[in-house]
Amino acid sequence: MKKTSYRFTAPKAPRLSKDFFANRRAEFVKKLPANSVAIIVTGPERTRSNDTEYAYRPSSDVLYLSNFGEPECVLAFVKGKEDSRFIMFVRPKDKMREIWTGIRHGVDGAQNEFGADEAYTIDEFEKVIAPLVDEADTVLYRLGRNEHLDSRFNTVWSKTQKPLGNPEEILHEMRLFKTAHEIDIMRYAGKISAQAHVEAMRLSRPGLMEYQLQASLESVFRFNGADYPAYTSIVGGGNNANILHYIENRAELQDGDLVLIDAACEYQGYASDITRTFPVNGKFTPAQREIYEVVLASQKAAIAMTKPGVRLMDIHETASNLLRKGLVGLGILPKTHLTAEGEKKAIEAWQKKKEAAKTGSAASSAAKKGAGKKAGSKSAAASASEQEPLRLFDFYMHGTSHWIGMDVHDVGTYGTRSQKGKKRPLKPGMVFTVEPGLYIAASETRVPAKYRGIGIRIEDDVAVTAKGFEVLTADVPKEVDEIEAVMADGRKHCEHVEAVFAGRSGNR
Ligand SMILES: [Mn+2]
Repeated sequence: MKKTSYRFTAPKAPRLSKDFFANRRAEFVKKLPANSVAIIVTGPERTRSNDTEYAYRPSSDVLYLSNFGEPECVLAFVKGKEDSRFIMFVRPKDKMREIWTGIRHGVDGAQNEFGADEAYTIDEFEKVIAPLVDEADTVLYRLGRNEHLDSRFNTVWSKTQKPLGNPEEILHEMRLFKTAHEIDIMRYAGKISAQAHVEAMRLSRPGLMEYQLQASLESVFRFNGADYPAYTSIVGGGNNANILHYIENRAELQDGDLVLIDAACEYQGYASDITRTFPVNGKFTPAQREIYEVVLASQKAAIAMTKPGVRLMDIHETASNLLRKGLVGLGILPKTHLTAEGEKKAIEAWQKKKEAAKTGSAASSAAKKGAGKKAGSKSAAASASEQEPLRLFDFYMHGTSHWIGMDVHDVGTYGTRSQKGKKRPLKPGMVFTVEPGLYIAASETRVPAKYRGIGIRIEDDVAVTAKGFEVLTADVPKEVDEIEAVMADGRKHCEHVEAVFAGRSGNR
Protein backbone atom coordinates (compact mmCIF):
# COMPACT_ATOMS: atom_id res chain seq x y z
CA MET A 1 0.00 0.00 0.00
CA LYS A 2 1.17 3.45 -0.82
CA LYS A 3 2.31 5.50 2.14
CA THR A 4 -0.05 8.44 2.39
CA SER A 5 1.01 9.83 5.71
CA TYR A 6 4.46 10.18 7.17
CA ARG A 7 3.23 10.44 10.73
CA PHE A 8 4.23 7.55 12.88
CA THR A 9 3.43 6.39 16.35
CA ALA A 10 6.48 5.31 18.21
CA PRO A 11 6.30 2.33 20.51
CA LYS A 12 10.09 2.21 20.69
CA ALA A 13 10.83 5.81 21.52
CA PRO A 14 14.16 5.78 23.36
CA ARG A 15 14.31 7.21 26.86
CA LEU A 16 17.26 8.03 29.07
CA SER A 17 17.38 5.76 32.11
CA LYS A 18 17.93 6.73 35.75
CA ASP A 19 21.35 5.11 35.42
CA PHE A 20 22.25 7.56 32.68
CA PHE A 21 21.75 10.50 35.03
CA ALA A 22 23.50 8.74 37.93
CA ASN A 23 26.50 8.14 35.64
CA ARG A 24 26.51 11.78 34.48
CA ARG A 25 26.55 12.90 38.12
CA ALA A 26 29.34 10.50 39.07
CA GLU A 27 31.45 11.75 36.18
CA PHE A 28 30.76 15.37 37.08
CA VAL A 29 31.76 14.85 40.70
CA LYS A 30 34.94 13.08 39.58
CA LYS A 31 35.95 16.23 37.69
CA LEU A 32 35.23 18.60 40.60
CA PRO A 33 38.20 19.93 42.59
CA ALA A 34 38.90 18.18 45.89
CA ASN A 35 36.88 19.39 48.87
CA SER A 36 34.44 21.51 46.91
CA VAL A 37 30.75 22.22 46.62
CA ALA A 38 29.14 22.81 43.23
CA ILE A 39 25.73 24.45 43.08
CA ILE A 40 23.64 24.39 39.88
CA VAL A 41 20.42 26.40 39.67
CA THR A 42 17.60 26.05 37.19
CA GLY A 43 16.24 29.04 35.25
CA PRO A 44 13.34 31.23 36.40
CA GLU A 45 9.76 31.03 35.16
CA ARG A 46 8.90 33.79 32.69
CA THR A 47 5.68 35.78 32.53
CA ARG A 48 4.04 35.80 29.13
CA SER A 49 1.21 38.19 29.97
CA ASN A 50 -0.43 39.28 33.20
CA ASP A 51 -0.61 36.11 35.30
CA THR A 52 0.20 33.50 32.64
CA GLU A 53 3.64 32.09 32.04
CA TYR A 54 5.56 30.69 29.12
CA ALA A 55 5.71 26.92 29.18
CA TYR A 56 8.54 26.18 31.58
CA ARG A 57 11.77 24.89 30.07
CA PRO A 58 14.21 23.78 32.79
CA SER A 59 17.84 24.71 32.40
CA SER A 60 19.74 22.19 30.29
CA ASP A 61 22.39 21.71 32.98
CA VAL A 62 19.80 20.72 35.58
CA LEU A 63 18.10 18.39 33.09
CA TYR A 64 21.45 16.88 32.15
CA LEU A 65 22.36 16.03 35.73
CA SER A 66 18.98 15.12 37.18
CA ASN A 67 16.17 15.01 34.59
CA PHE A 68 14.21 17.12 37.10
CA GLY A 69 11.89 19.44 35.24
CA GLU A 70 10.25 21.64 37.90
CA PRO A 71 11.08 25.31 38.41
CA GLU A 72 12.73 26.55 41.62
CA CYS A 73 15.18 23.67 41.74
CA VAL A 74 18.80 23.71 42.86
CA LEU A 75 21.29 20.87 42.69
CA ALA A 76 24.24 20.77 45.06
CA PHE A 77 27.21 18.41 44.81
CA VAL A 78 29.40 18.11 47.86
CA LYS A 79 32.77 16.53 47.17
CA GLY A 80 34.34 15.75 50.53
CA LYS A 81 37.65 14.11 51.34
CA GLU A 82 36.20 10.61 51.41
CA ASP A 83 32.73 10.66 49.96
CA SER A 84 30.37 12.86 48.01
CA ARG A 85 26.72 13.77 48.33
CA PHE A 86 24.05 14.85 45.83
CA ILE A 87 21.54 17.27 47.37
CA MET A 88 18.38 18.58 45.74
CA PHE A 89 16.33 21.62 46.69
CA VAL A 90 12.80 21.50 45.30
CA ARG A 91 9.37 23.08 45.68
CA PRO A 92 7.41 21.63 48.59
CA LYS A 93 4.33 19.48 48.05
CA ASP A 94 1.26 21.74 48.05
CA LYS A 95 -2.18 20.23 47.64
CA MET A 96 -3.87 23.40 46.42
CA ARG A 97 -1.09 24.49 44.03
CA GLU A 98 -0.92 20.98 42.64
CA ILE A 99 -4.64 21.08 41.80
CA TRP A 100 -4.03 24.21 39.75
CA THR A 101 -0.63 23.65 38.18
CA GLY A 102 0.21 19.98 38.42
CA ILE A 103 2.10 17.44 40.44
CA ARG A 104 5.12 18.46 42.46
CA HIS A 105 7.56 15.68 43.25
CA GLY A 106 8.53 17.27 46.54
CA VAL A 107 11.35 16.21 48.82
CA ASP A 108 10.35 12.53 48.82
CA GLY A 109 10.13 12.44 45.04
CA ALA A 110 13.56 14.05 44.73
CA GLN A 111 15.04 11.24 46.79
CA ASN A 112 12.99 8.31 45.54
CA GLU A 113 12.57 9.24 41.87
CA PHE A 114 15.57 11.41 41.10
CA GLY A 115 18.32 9.84 43.15
CA ALA A 116 19.08 12.64 45.61
CA ASP A 117 21.04 11.53 48.68
CA GLU A 118 19.39 14.36 50.57
CA ALA A 119 16.54 16.67 49.61
CA TYR A 120 15.14 19.86 51.09
CA THR A 121 12.49 22.35 50.19
CA ILE A 122 13.80 25.39 48.34
CA ASP A 123 13.09 27.72 51.29
CA GLU A 124 15.75 25.83 53.26
CA PHE A 125 18.42 26.63 50.66
CA GLU A 126 20.49 29.20 52.61
CA LYS A 127 20.30 27.29 55.87
CA VAL A 128 21.54 24.04 54.28
CA ILE A 129 24.27 25.40 52.03
CA ALA A 130 25.81 27.80 54.58
CA PRO A 131 27.80 25.10 56.42
CA LEU A 132 28.70 23.38 53.11
CA VAL A 133 30.12 26.61 51.69
CA ASP A 134 31.90 27.15 55.00
CA GLU A 135 33.61 23.77 54.93
CA ALA A 136 34.54 23.68 51.24
CA ASP A 137 37.86 24.92 49.85
CA THR A 138 36.26 25.82 46.52
CA VAL A 139 32.71 26.87 45.75
CA LEU A 140 31.43 26.45 42.20
CA TYR A 141 28.48 28.62 41.22
CA ARG A 142 27.70 30.38 37.95
CA LEU A 143 26.09 33.77 38.57
CA GLY A 144 23.62 35.12 36.02
CA ARG A 145 21.38 32.11 35.46
CA ASN A 146 18.66 32.99 37.97
CA GLU A 147 18.65 36.45 39.52
CA HIS A 148 16.54 35.50 42.51
CA LEU A 149 18.65 32.46 43.41
CA ASP A 150 21.85 34.44 42.74
CA SER A 151 20.96 36.92 45.46
CA ARG A 152 20.04 34.14 47.86
CA PHE A 153 23.34 32.36 47.15
CA ASN A 154 25.18 35.62 47.55
CA THR A 155 23.89 36.20 51.08
CA VAL A 156 25.66 32.98 52.07
CA TRP A 157 28.77 33.23 49.94
CA SER A 158 29.53 36.89 50.65
CA LYS A 159 30.15 36.05 54.30
CA THR A 160 32.94 33.60 53.41
CA GLN A 161 34.31 34.96 50.10
CA LYS A 162 35.57 31.48 49.26
CA PRO A 163 37.22 31.16 45.82
CA LEU A 164 34.41 30.95 43.27
CA GLY A 165 34.70 28.48 40.38
CA ASN A 166 32.45 28.04 37.39
CA PRO A 167 30.78 24.60 37.29
CA GLU A 168 29.77 25.18 33.66
CA GLU A 169 33.36 24.84 32.50
CA ILE A 170 33.21 21.20 33.57
CA LEU A 171 29.59 20.55 32.67
CA HIS A 172 29.65 22.06 29.21
CA GLU A 173 32.76 20.15 28.24
CA MET A 174 30.91 16.99 29.29
CA ARG A 175 27.79 17.98 27.38
CA LEU A 176 29.78 18.53 24.19
CA PHE A 177 30.45 14.78 23.95
CA LYS A 178 27.25 12.82 23.53
CA THR A 179 27.01 9.22 24.71
CA ALA A 180 25.45 6.53 22.53
CA HIS A 181 22.18 6.95 24.46
CA GLU A 182 22.11 10.66 23.86
CA ILE A 183 22.74 10.08 20.15
CA ASP A 184 19.79 7.66 20.16
CA ILE A 185 17.58 10.44 21.49
CA MET A 186 18.97 12.96 19.02
CA ARG A 187 18.49 10.53 16.14
CA TYR A 188 14.88 10.12 17.24
CA ALA A 189 14.37 13.88 17.43
CA GLY A 190 15.88 14.07 13.94
CA LYS A 191 13.46 11.45 12.65
CA ILE A 192 10.43 13.31 13.98
CA SER A 193 11.65 16.60 12.51
CA ALA A 194 12.44 14.94 9.18
CA GLN A 195 8.92 13.54 8.97
CA ALA A 196 7.55 16.99 9.70
CA HIS A 197 9.54 18.45 6.80
CA VAL A 198 8.32 15.72 4.46
CA GLU A 199 4.71 16.46 5.48
CA ALA A 200 5.26 20.17 4.82
CA MET A 201 6.61 19.37 1.35
CA ARG A 202 3.58 17.20 0.65
CA LEU A 203 1.19 19.91 1.81
CA SER A 204 2.80 22.90 0.12
CA ARG A 205 0.98 24.75 -2.67
CA PRO A 206 0.45 28.32 -3.84
CA GLY A 207 -2.17 30.14 -1.77
CA LEU A 208 -1.32 28.38 1.48
CA MET A 209 -0.11 30.65 4.28
CA GLU A 210 3.35 30.29 5.77
CA TYR A 211 1.79 29.70 9.19
CA GLN A 212 -0.19 26.78 7.80
CA LEU A 213 3.04 24.97 7.00
CA GLN A 214 4.26 25.95 10.48
CA ALA A 215 1.08 24.46 11.98
CA SER A 216 1.63 21.22 10.10
CA LEU A 217 5.28 20.99 11.17
CA GLU A 218 4.57 21.62 14.83
CA SER A 219 1.62 19.25 14.78
CA VAL A 220 3.91 16.45 13.62
CA PHE A 221 6.40 17.30 16.40
CA ARG A 222 3.78 17.12 19.12
CA PHE A 223 1.92 14.18 17.60
CA ASN A 224 5.11 12.17 17.92
CA GLY A 225 5.77 13.09 21.53
CA ALA A 226 8.24 15.93 21.10
CA ASP A 227 8.03 18.55 23.82
CA TYR A 228 8.42 21.77 21.88
CA PRO A 229 9.88 23.13 18.70
CA ALA A 230 13.59 23.36 19.59
CA TYR A 231 13.48 27.01 18.44
CA THR A 232 10.90 29.27 16.85
CA SER A 233 9.91 27.79 13.50
CA ILE A 234 10.97 29.73 10.41
CA VAL A 235 8.77 29.43 7.32
CA GLY A 236 9.78 32.01 4.72
CA GLY A 237 8.28 32.12 1.23
CA GLY A 238 10.09 33.94 -1.59
CA ASN A 239 12.18 36.88 -0.45
CA ASN A 240 11.27 36.21 3.22
CA ALA A 241 13.88 33.43 3.06
CA ASN A 242 16.49 36.19 2.92
CA ILE A 243 15.64 37.27 6.48
CA LEU A 244 17.73 34.73 8.36
CA HIS A 245 15.54 34.54 11.48
CA TYR A 246 12.17 35.28 9.88
CA ILE A 247 9.50 34.07 12.33
CA GLU A 248 6.43 36.12 11.40
CA ASN A 249 5.28 33.36 9.07
CA ARG A 250 2.23 35.41 8.04
CA ALA A 251 2.63 35.74 4.27
CA GLU A 252 0.88 33.82 1.53
CA LEU A 253 3.00 31.33 -0.40
CA GLN A 254 3.27 32.39 -4.04
CA ASP A 255 3.32 30.30 -7.19
CA GLY A 256 6.85 30.28 -8.61
CA ASP A 257 8.53 31.08 -5.27
CA LEU A 258 10.66 28.89 -3.08
CA VAL A 259 9.86 28.40 0.60
CA LEU A 260 12.60 28.00 3.21
CA ILE A 261 11.71 26.05 6.35
CA ASP A 262 14.07 26.01 9.34
CA ALA A 263 12.16 24.11 12.00
CA ALA A 264 12.76 21.11 14.23
CA CYS A 265 11.65 19.59 17.48
CA GLU A 266 13.10 19.06 20.90
CA TYR A 267 12.66 15.54 22.19
CA GLN A 268 13.42 14.61 25.81
CA GLY A 269 15.45 17.76 26.20
CA TYR A 270 17.52 17.26 23.02
CA ALA A 271 17.24 19.52 19.99
CA SER A 272 17.26 18.79 16.31
CA ASP A 273 17.75 21.46 13.65
CA ILE A 274 16.73 21.03 10.01
CA THR A 275 16.43 23.44 7.11
CA ARG A 276 15.03 22.58 3.72
CA THR A 277 14.14 24.84 0.82
CA PHE A 278 11.73 23.73 -1.91
CA PRO A 279 9.45 25.21 -4.58
CA VAL A 280 6.01 26.20 -3.29
CA ASN A 281 4.36 24.62 -6.36
CA GLY A 282 6.49 21.47 -6.38
CA LYS A 283 8.70 22.29 -9.39
CA PHE A 284 12.02 24.20 -9.31
CA THR A 285 12.49 26.87 -11.99
CA PRO A 286 15.82 26.57 -13.86
CA ALA A 287 17.26 29.59 -11.99
CA GLN A 288 16.13 28.25 -8.60
CA ARG A 289 17.58 24.88 -9.45
CA GLU A 290 20.93 26.42 -10.40
CA ILE A 291 21.33 28.13 -7.04
CA TYR A 292 19.93 25.14 -5.16
CA GLU A 293 22.45 22.74 -6.73
CA VAL A 294 25.29 25.04 -5.67
CA VAL A 295 24.14 25.01 -2.03
CA LEU A 296 23.48 21.27 -2.11
CA ALA A 297 26.92 20.44 -3.52
CA SER A 298 28.48 22.62 -0.84
CA GLN A 299 26.46 20.99 1.96
CA LYS A 300 27.11 17.43 0.81
CA ALA A 301 30.87 17.98 0.44
CA ALA A 302 31.05 19.63 3.85
CA ILE A 303 29.26 16.70 5.50
CA ALA A 304 31.32 14.12 3.61
CA MET A 305 34.61 15.40 5.03
CA THR A 306 33.45 14.92 8.63
CA LYS A 307 35.67 12.63 10.71
CA PRO A 308 37.74 12.85 13.87
CA GLY A 309 40.56 15.35 13.56
CA VAL A 310 38.82 17.63 11.04
CA ARG A 311 37.88 21.08 12.40
CA LEU A 312 34.65 23.03 11.95
CA MET A 313 36.66 25.80 10.32
CA ASP A 314 37.86 23.30 7.67
CA ILE A 315 34.25 22.34 7.06
CA HIS A 316 33.28 26.00 6.77
CA GLU A 317 36.11 26.63 4.34
CA THR A 318 35.11 23.70 2.12
CA ALA A 319 31.47 24.80 2.14
CA SER A 320 32.39 28.43 1.41
CA ASN A 321 34.76 27.56 -1.43
CA LEU A 322 32.11 25.42 -3.12
CA LEU A 323 29.62 28.27 -2.82
CA ARG A 324 32.24 30.53 -4.42
CA LYS A 325 32.86 28.07 -7.22
CA GLY A 326 29.13 27.78 -7.90
CA LEU A 327 28.54 31.52 -7.90
CA VAL A 328 31.52 32.09 -10.20
CA GLY A 329 30.14 29.39 -12.50
CA LEU A 330 26.80 31.19 -12.68
CA GLY A 331 28.50 34.51 -13.36
CA ILE A 332 27.28 36.02 -10.08
CA LEU A 333 30.77 36.42 -8.62
CA PRO A 334 33.83 37.31 -10.74
CA LYS A 335 36.48 34.67 -11.46
CA THR A 336 38.84 36.41 -9.05
CA HIS A 337 36.62 35.26 -6.16
CA LEU A 338 37.26 31.50 -6.36
CA THR A 339 39.14 31.65 -3.06
CA ALA A 340 38.84 33.93 -0.04
CA GLU A 341 42.39 35.10 -0.74
CA GLY A 342 41.57 35.90 -4.37
CA GLU A 343 38.46 37.79 -3.32
CA LYS A 344 40.44 39.82 -0.80
CA LYS A 345 43.00 40.78 -3.44
CA ALA A 346 40.31 41.72 -5.97
CA ILE A 347 38.52 43.93 -3.44
CA GLU A 348 41.80 45.59 -2.43
CA ALA A 349 42.63 46.20 -6.10
CA TRP A 350 39.20 47.77 -6.59
CA GLN A 351 39.70 50.00 -3.56
CA LYS A 352 43.10 51.12 -4.84
CA LYS A 353 41.64 51.84 -8.25
CA LYS A 354 38.86 53.84 -6.63
CA GLU A 355 41.36 55.86 -4.61
CA ALA A 356 43.47 56.46 -7.71
CA ALA A 357 40.39 57.46 -9.66
CA LYS A 358 39.41 59.90 -6.95
CA THR A 359 42.79 61.62 -6.92
CA GLY A 360 42.89 61.30 -10.71
CA SER A 361 39.50 62.93 -11.04
CA ALA A 362 40.48 65.64 -8.57
CA ALA A 363 43.61 66.19 -10.61
CA SER A 364 41.62 66.17 -13.81
CA SER A 365 39.05 68.68 -12.56
CA ALA A 366 41.90 70.86 -11.34
CA ALA A 367 43.50 70.43 -14.74
CA LYS A 368 40.16 71.21 -16.38
CA LYS A 369 39.92 74.49 -14.52
CA GLY A 370 43.40 75.32 -15.68
CA ALA A 371 43.53 74.01 -19.22
CA GLY A 372 39.98 72.82 -20.03
CA LYS A 373 41.05 69.28 -21.01
CA LYS A 374 40.97 65.60 -19.97
CA ALA A 375 37.16 65.08 -19.93
CA GLY A 376 37.68 61.39 -20.91
CA SER A 377 39.63 60.49 -17.79
CA LYS A 378 36.86 61.90 -15.60
CA SER A 379 34.17 59.52 -16.93
CA ALA A 380 36.50 56.52 -16.56
CA ALA A 381 37.08 57.49 -12.95
CA ALA A 382 33.33 57.73 -12.33
CA SER A 383 32.64 54.22 -13.67
CA ALA A 384 35.49 52.66 -11.69
CA SER A 385 34.07 53.90 -8.40
CA GLU A 386 30.41 53.35 -9.32
CA GLN A 387 29.66 49.88 -7.95
CA GLU A 388 31.39 48.04 -5.18
CA PRO A 389 32.21 44.52 -6.36
CA LEU A 390 30.23 41.69 -4.80
CA ARG A 391 31.77 39.28 -2.35
CA LEU A 392 30.68 35.93 -0.99
CA PHE A 393 29.61 37.59 2.26
CA ASP A 394 26.87 39.44 0.34
CA PHE A 395 25.18 36.05 -0.22
CA TYR A 396 26.49 33.95 2.65
CA MET A 397 26.76 35.92 5.88
CA HIS A 398 26.64 33.21 8.55
CA GLY A 399 28.78 30.30 9.70
CA THR A 400 28.35 26.75 8.45
CA SER A 401 28.13 24.93 11.78
CA HIS A 402 27.24 25.10 15.45
CA TRP A 403 27.23 22.46 18.15
CA ILE A 404 23.82 20.97 18.85
CA GLY A 405 22.58 19.04 21.87
CA MET A 406 20.29 19.99 24.73
CA ASP A 407 20.50 23.55 23.47
CA VAL A 408 20.00 24.04 19.74
CA HIS A 409 23.10 26.23 19.71
CA ASP A 410 24.76 23.97 22.18
CA VAL A 411 27.33 24.72 24.83
CA GLY A 412 30.96 23.70 24.52
CA THR A 413 33.92 25.71 23.32
CA TYR A 414 34.89 25.88 19.64
CA GLY A 415 38.56 26.29 20.42
CA THR A 416 40.82 27.70 23.07
CA ARG A 417 40.68 31.43 23.58
CA SER A 418 44.07 31.94 21.96
CA GLN A 419 42.85 30.22 18.80
CA LYS A 420 40.67 32.29 16.56
CA GLY A 421 37.82 30.50 14.81
CA LYS A 422 36.40 27.03 15.22
CA LYS A 423 39.73 25.26 15.39
CA ARG A 424 39.02 22.46 17.80
CA PRO A 425 39.57 19.03 16.20
CA LEU A 426 36.41 16.92 15.99
CA LYS A 427 36.12 13.81 18.15
CA PRO A 428 33.56 11.00 18.28
CA GLY A 429 30.38 12.04 20.12
CA MET A 430 30.39 15.65 18.99
CA VAL A 431 27.24 16.67 17.12
CA PHE A 432 26.95 19.75 14.94
CA THR A 433 24.96 21.22 12.09
CA VAL A 434 26.06 21.74 8.50
CA GLU A 435 23.99 24.53 7.01
CA PRO A 436 25.38 26.48 4.08
CA GLY A 437 23.04 28.85 2.30
CA LEU A 438 22.84 31.50 -0.40
CA TYR A 439 20.64 34.55 0.03
CA ILE A 440 20.07 36.84 -2.94
CA ALA A 441 17.91 39.76 -1.87
CA ALA A 442 15.16 40.84 -4.26
CA SER A 443 16.73 44.29 -4.18
CA GLU A 444 20.21 43.09 -5.23
CA THR A 445 20.58 44.73 -8.66
CA ARG A 446 24.16 43.55 -9.16
CA VAL A 447 22.84 40.04 -9.83
CA PRO A 448 20.89 38.90 -12.94
CA ALA A 449 17.15 39.44 -12.38
CA LYS A 450 16.28 35.74 -12.58
CA TYR A 451 18.23 35.04 -9.38
CA ARG A 452 16.88 37.89 -7.26
CA GLY A 453 14.68 36.99 -4.31
CA ILE A 454 16.07 33.45 -4.07
CA GLY A 455 17.07 32.39 -0.54
CA ILE A 456 18.24 28.84 0.05
CA ARG A 457 19.63 27.02 3.08
CA ILE A 458 20.05 23.28 3.54
CA GLU A 459 20.79 22.03 7.05
CA ASP A 460 21.38 18.65 8.64
CA ASP A 461 22.60 17.43 12.02
CA VAL A 462 25.81 15.40 11.91
CA ALA A 463 27.28 13.20 14.64
CA VAL A 464 31.00 12.40 14.58
CA THR A 465 31.68 8.66 14.82
CA ALA A 466 34.95 6.77 15.35
CA LYS A 467 35.62 6.57 11.62
CA GLY A 468 33.47 9.29 10.11
CA PHE A 469 29.97 10.57 10.66
CA GLU A 470 26.26 9.83 10.86
CA VAL A 471 23.63 12.25 9.55
CA LEU A 472 20.88 12.22 12.18
CA THR A 473 18.37 14.01 9.93
CA ALA A 474 18.82 11.99 6.75
CA ASP A 475 15.13 11.01 6.48
CA VAL A 476 14.11 14.19 4.71
CA PRO A 477 15.06 14.40 1.03
CA LYS A 478 17.28 17.14 -0.34
CA GLU A 479 18.02 16.08 -3.93
CA VAL A 480 15.96 18.07 -6.45
CA ASP A 481 14.39 14.98 -8.03
CA GLU A 482 13.51 13.46 -4.64
CA ILE A 483 11.88 16.66 -3.43
CA GLU A 484 9.87 17.03 -6.63
CA ALA A 485 8.74 13.37 -6.40
CA VAL A 486 7.63 13.72 -2.74
CA MET A 487 5.77 16.92 -3.58
CA ALA A 488 4.06 15.41 -6.63
CA ASP A 489 2.89 12.48 -4.51
CA GLY A 490 1.68 14.83 -1.79
CA ARG A 491 -0.23 16.91 -4.32
CA LYS A 492 -1.92 13.76 -5.68
CA HIS A 493 -2.93 12.77 -2.18
CA CYS A 494 -4.36 16.23 -1.40
CA GLU A 495 -6.33 16.21 -4.63
CA HIS A 496 -7.68 12.78 -3.78
CA VAL A 497 -8.81 13.95 -0.34
CA GLU A 498 -10.40 17.05 -1.85
CA ALA A 499 -12.25 14.93 -4.41
CA VAL A 500 -13.59 12.71 -1.64
CA PHE A 501 -14.87 15.73 0.30
CA ALA A 502 -16.32 17.33 -2.84
CA GLY A 503 -18.12 14.06 -3.64
CA ARG A 504 -19.59 13.78 -0.17
CA SER A 505 -20.96 17.29 -0.08
CA GLY A 506 -22.44 16.73 -3.59
CA ASN A 507 -24.37 13.70 -2.39
CA ARG A 508 -26.20 15.48 0.37
MN1 LIG B 1 21.13 25.68 12.84
